[in-house]
Amino acid sequence: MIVVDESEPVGEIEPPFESRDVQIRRGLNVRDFFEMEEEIGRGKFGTVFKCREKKTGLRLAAKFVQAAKKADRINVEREVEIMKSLRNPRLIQLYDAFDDGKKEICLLLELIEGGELFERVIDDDFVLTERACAIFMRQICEGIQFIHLQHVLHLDMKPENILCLTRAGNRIKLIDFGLARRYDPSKKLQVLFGTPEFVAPEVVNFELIGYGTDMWSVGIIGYVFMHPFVRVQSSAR
Ligand code: PIT
Repeated sequence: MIVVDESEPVGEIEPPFESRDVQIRRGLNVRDFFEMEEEIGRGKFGTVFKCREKKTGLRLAAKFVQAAKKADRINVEREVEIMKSLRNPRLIQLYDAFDDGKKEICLLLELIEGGELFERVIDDDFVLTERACAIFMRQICEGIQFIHLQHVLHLDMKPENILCLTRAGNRIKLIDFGLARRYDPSKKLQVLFGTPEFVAPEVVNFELIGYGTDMWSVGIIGYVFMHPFVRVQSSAR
């Protein structure tokens, strides 16, 4: 049994490296600079490994994305450009980026070792009190507030994209800016992606999206947190 800490987080834990002006390094092999270790994550976005920078010993996460097509490259370039403007303790930080010019792009990211918040929601070993959920929700809102203040929409908010810093602690960071977009309220923006359970109606209906589109998903996350406290009425048979 793991009782999730429900004490208020005090102060900020700064990312393990200073702010960096990341430029994608082209035609270089990331493995010449970073020692790859075990796999720690896998998804539509690619595969994530633990790794270590050879020069400094710094431990990081390496996200590999297949970039066979031009469109894949453009997507990763957008992600890097957006991540550079998102320096905040609630958001995963970008350290470096490599494009081997063949098929693979690698983003070096802050290493976050506590696992997905999603795991804690579904795993009965974790005791998640309402107070602990409230502390998570506030941090999620702080992260999204910062993203929105930079005129960026995340567009894929869900528990899988929220990582815990430690196993039993209550600090989190938002990850995955693979679908994020710069938002200009004076311009029309429509998208057709996201995760069905968390996506807002305006996305499904291919209508204009905005800051509220992320907030819908944050609302669903709050609902999912509440599920142990909600008694569901079984439908009539
Ligand atoms: C970690 C630890 C871990 C997963 C990740 C990072 C993944 C991060 C990630 C970041 C993105 C993205 C997809 C995944 O598009 O278990 O330190 O920007």
